[in-house]
Amino acid sequence: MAEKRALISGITGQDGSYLAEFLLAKGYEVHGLIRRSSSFNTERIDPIYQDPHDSAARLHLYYADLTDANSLSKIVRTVRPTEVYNLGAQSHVRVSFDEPVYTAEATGVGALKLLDAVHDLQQHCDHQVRYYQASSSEMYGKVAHTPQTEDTPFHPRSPYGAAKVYAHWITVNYRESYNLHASSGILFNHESPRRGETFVTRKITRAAGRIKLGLQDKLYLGNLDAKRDWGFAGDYVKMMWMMLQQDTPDDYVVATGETHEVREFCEKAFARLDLNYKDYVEIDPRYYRPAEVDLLLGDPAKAKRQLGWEPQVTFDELVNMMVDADLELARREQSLIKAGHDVCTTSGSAG
Ligand code: NAP
Ligand code: G4F
Repeated sequence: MAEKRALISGITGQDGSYLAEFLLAKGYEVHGLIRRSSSFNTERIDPIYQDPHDSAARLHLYYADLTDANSLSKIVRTVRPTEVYNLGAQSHVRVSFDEPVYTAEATGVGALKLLDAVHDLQQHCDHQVRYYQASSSEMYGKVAHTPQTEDTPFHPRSPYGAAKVYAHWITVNYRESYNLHASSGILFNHESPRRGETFVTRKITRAAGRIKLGLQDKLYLGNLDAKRDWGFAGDYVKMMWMMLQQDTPDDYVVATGETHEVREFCEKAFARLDLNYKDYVEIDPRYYRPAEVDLLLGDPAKAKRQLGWEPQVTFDELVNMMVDADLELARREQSLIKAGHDVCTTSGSAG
């Protein structure tokens, strides 16, 4: 068996796909959990699954769900991973207000189910596993102080944030109770051209590209005043791996140390295409949240000091990368429309 064997929950998501690529490039055997869906949900990992080179042979996929403890323990026992990355979650904050119980079960208790499967393997089979938990800056919620560090108290403002606080603390508890090598990355918002289309950055860049080509007239958004510390997902998955290479497990803030308003993201994204966002963006109060997180700004000093981690992509580079990719996507969409094909439009009601 390969020495480096990773199991990733959430492999079909933004981060899971970047992490899988990163680990395959490092020679890992990568095992991922996927969910049965009535429509395709593997498009982010299809390029590596279908890659004709040897990496595809090192990528293995299994149907499972974080709410189904049996499926998790069966796969953990079969795969016997050396590293487990728990990235799976109902990860949309607005949706968590509509589905609070499911969010608690998948995002919160799901972490416990996976940790327990790992603990069982370690205890009964004498097999050492390192575990990564995808914690979130959303846990800081109504922030106690700025910038936020590993010592800032949590005050979640959504069912999602509360579920992540549970997952975070149960990870600490398994580390302290069972000497499990378990670490949490408290990641601030991170984006990419693979970001889900109902998160605000991607919703903006997707709309900007379509508007530029005349495929869409308006973009409806909620709170433009919110401030976020936005980084590039590719930089952040590297940090997940770096944490598990340490002798001692620990928790780290992963952030850029800069914050920007949603409004500024709009301004820069539209300006990249020589458009003024004010001509296209309208406010739809349905996108407001029952409770908002007004400001997030992380201090990544510990990650820099202890692991030597530095984000590589700046805010402006991130905006441009996403806009350019979405302009290209809109061009492909336009060609399909011209050829008479049906094309799904974006921005579903949940966004
Ligand atoms: P994402 O794109 O929404 O991906 C979420 C993944 O979780 C998908 O693969 C999804 O599968 C899977 N999933 C959802 N419910 C599940 C369930 N019940 N059982 C098993 N898998 C399930 O999220 P992301 O942006 O990559 O984020 C990765 C992780 O980091 C998440 O835990 C998120 O909460 C956390 N996080 C993200 C950020 C950020 O800014 N991106 C910041 C802090 C923390 P389908 O593809 O089938 O839906
Ligand atoms: O892009 P968002 O939906 O991300 P949010 O809520 O910050 O959550 C993301 O980051 C967390 C880390 O802090 C992750 F844990 C979580 O999984 C997720 O990846 O919204 C960002 C801001 C919010 O203040 C929201 O109110 O943008 C504001 N916003 C304004 N109009 C909008 C919209 N958000 C969305 N999704 N859609 C809008 O139309």
